[in-house]
Amino acid sequence: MPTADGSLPGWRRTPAAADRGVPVRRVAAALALATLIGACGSGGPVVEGTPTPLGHERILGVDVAVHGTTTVTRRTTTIEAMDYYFTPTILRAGPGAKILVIFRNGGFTTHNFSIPSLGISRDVHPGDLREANVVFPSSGVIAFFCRFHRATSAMIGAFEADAAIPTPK
Ligand SMILES: [Cu+2]
Repeated sequence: MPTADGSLPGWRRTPAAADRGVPVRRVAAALALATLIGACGSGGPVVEGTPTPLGHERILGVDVAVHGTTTVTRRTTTIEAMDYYFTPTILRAGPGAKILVIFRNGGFTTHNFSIPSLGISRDVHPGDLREANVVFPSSGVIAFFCRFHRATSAMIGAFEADAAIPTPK
């Protein structure tokens, strides 16, 4: 289904690098580092003070591994569902920003994007995408989650209002 301005991004053609390039790279580097450290593991702390590969955030009362944080300054942004997390996990935008969110499923199982307070629940099959109009809160946070994997995998993310970010016109 085309978007309002007819600019539906291709699923595999458009990686939306501007949105997720940095966090994904950071995660990949962190994972590579973790693998490296694990490879030479001979018991005990190998590297003192090594940062946690992934940040954690408490959302909906649950400890959620953060796979990327994005500042949204355009009217359209993309969230990808993986097995079993969202990337980016945290999206920040100006208070009340109206953003068209493209939900893509890059995993191998069906995922879902639910934001009950906005009446949104979209099941998305692997390789598929769906969209939803999200209104950021005037302050604080609105959570989103996968209804299939919220309880089992803490598959949860959040939209966070940040007055320092200009609202897209
Ligand atoms: Cu899921």
